[in-house]
Amino acid sequence: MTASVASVSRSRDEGADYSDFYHEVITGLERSPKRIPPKYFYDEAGSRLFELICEQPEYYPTRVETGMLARYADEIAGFIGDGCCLVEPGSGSCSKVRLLLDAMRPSHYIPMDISGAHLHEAAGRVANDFPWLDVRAVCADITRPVELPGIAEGMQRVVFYPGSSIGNYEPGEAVEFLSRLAKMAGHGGSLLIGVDLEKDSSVLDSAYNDANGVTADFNLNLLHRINRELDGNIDVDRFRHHAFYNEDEGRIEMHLVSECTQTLRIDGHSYEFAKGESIHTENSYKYSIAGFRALAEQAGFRSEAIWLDDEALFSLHYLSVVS
Ligand code: AVI
Repeated sequence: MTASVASVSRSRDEGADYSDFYHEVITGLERSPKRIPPKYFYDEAGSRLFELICEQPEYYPTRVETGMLARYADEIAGFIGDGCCLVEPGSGSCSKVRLLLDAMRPSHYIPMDISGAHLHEAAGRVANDFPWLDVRAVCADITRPVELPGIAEGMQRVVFYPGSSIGNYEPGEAVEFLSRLAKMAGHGGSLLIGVDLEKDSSVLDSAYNDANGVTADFNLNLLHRINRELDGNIDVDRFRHHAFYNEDEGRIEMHLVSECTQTLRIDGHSYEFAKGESIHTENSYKYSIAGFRALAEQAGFRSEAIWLDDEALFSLHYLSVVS
């Protein structure tokens, strides 16, 4: 039996989410160059494909970060002390937090995710496996301001944001998002965040071009999603996945490249593509330690500790809120 989890819903309804997707696809394809924001990768099929990406041998971030959390859990806990309120925006399957709970011994855990069904299932499993922990699931879109449940008021709050999803924000937006996390952590609070590091471009290129083609399927699923949800007529076979490290910008770029001259129709709108023209679907910024620290400082954090793996592929930053 699964333990019960107190839950709060702060998400907008499905209809609002549909109209955001519709609006951003329609306006994004009118832009030059064409682009669609990466948050629309994550429908049910896309979320499953992302979990598969994390298992690919070339995609090192998940494997390396998981190893670091297991290895450094006690050291991390030493900075925090028992009885905090651990908040995880974008908690997904809640798998990484499990590596910290026994060492950290928070009294409360607040996972937050936009997908209600997935959230409640994952939170229920955590509550079951850690019966001493008070779990309060919050269903919310974390790309917008979110209020925490009242129980978190007055507690020492630690925000946990693993996975280097911060790299999917443009640097200016990343500062804005980190400022929101600082507000969420509040006075005396802190942030434990996973950040992917700059490295040899060959390692990055293969991480985003895995041999099994899972990242390609993940990228192309966005076109299938448009067909499924927005009445599109896209022949997905006429596009190909393209991912490369843009050295000047310090980021992986993902694109969907048109293999021929073609016209896409989506709900009565038409979009012309030249052969080789692309839809820019994702940026994944890679940071130096100093570069990320500077970003966090702009958002109102002070760096307390940094952990690296043996090959310096990935970093974990522990930051406190500057009051
Ligand atoms: C979720 N995010 C941190 C992933 C990344 O590496 O930027 C998304 C991803 N895109 C392709 N592979 C993984």
